[in-house]
Amino acid sequence: MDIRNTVLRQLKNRNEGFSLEQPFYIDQDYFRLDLEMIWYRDWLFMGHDCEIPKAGNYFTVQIGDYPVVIVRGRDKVIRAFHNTCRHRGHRVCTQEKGASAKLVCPYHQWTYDLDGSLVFARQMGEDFDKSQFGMKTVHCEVVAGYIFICLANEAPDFAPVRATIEPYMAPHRLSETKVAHKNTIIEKGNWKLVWENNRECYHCAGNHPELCRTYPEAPSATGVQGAAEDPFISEHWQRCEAAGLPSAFNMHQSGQFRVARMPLVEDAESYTMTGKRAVKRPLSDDVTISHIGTMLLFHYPTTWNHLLGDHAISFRVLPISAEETAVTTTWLVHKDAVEGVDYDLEELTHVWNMTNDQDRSIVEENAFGIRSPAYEPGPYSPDHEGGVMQFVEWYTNFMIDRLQGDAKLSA
Ligand code: 3BY
Ligand code: FES
Ligand code: FE
Repeated sequence: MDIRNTVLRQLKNRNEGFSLEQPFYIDQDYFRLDLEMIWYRDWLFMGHDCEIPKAGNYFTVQIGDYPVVIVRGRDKVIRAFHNTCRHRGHRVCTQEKGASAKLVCPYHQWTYDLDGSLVFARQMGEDFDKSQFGMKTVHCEVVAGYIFICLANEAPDFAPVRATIEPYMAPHRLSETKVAHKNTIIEKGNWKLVWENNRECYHCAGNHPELCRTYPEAPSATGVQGAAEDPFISEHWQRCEAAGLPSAFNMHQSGQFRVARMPLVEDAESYTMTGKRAVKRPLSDDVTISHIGTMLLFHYPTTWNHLLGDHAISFRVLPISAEETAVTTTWLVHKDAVEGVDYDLEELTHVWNMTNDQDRSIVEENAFGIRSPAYEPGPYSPDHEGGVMQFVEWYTNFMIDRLQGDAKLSA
């Protein structure tokens, strides 16, 4: 039976408030369907504009079967291209990142300009028309320093994402930051398990001693409900908004992305063991008050983020296989902050390196147990796991919409 019909039926009949059936977390065909319906079709966060500050700076990324290169042009515009040479398909850029005046394919040196046009191809005969063999473009948008791409031929409208997140992010001036540290860990679990784990703090007290020193365990901070009713949070919003920092919980109707500024515990200002700032140089001169907590940005399926007064941390989720996910964490500080003077790298990265490793272990043990033939979907906590339910609901609705849309088109 066609896998699409099976998945559609299972999603429609799913037990709401329960985790998904086993194949959604382990099966290759279900994974391919996730790639086709979500990862190859929607907007994906890739990295920061400050990672490629100069013309010719680029970085590469792999999304399922698609190698992509993201490059800054001489006109300063950031563009994305399919990283497959128009000659015989070799990857044009083979490094993770680099700087180059032109993009030169290592195989036979076909040479592309930074805008993707083919400018040089040796001995291709008189009739060869270079203009027909530029690198294929990938949709690319930059908002408040965040680079998003979309692999679909026709990308969904990016305007709602921009309209929702830009006002919240702009005061942090992330285009004027630099990467203090960046690392990628591979978690042996399906990408949805990475997200489900992220969307609750039910596990925090038992697993994240370092993070719990500063990050509130309350579901109103992590979940999708109760923030406005929590006086500690609403007072925080009022104080921050009075200082020009949009803060109130704001989720798009699709449930795919949202922003909210959450207070940290007591007088904590940063994710350090003491709660004190890790970076002396504030992240942004537009932020004029202290104790702004953390501005949380979520965009399914690729990113969650914490924007603090002294630094910002982005997380990028990329699926590797049905049971492997890459999580890239990037710590951003003001571009003039000096390591060893304004911040100590170990202090800056300690809490989230520990937290990431704890979460990796959780996800892997979760995946282990789900692989058991004895696994069956279990109930989420209504008090603590509203955020997980919201993620699963988004996933379910998104898949159903796309699967039904495709079925209509082919009918
Ligand atoms: O990254 C986060 O914000 C989530 C929230 C709670 C657990 N996890 C660490
Ligand atoms: Fe790129 Fe030949 S495959 S130049
Ligand atoms: Fe965690």
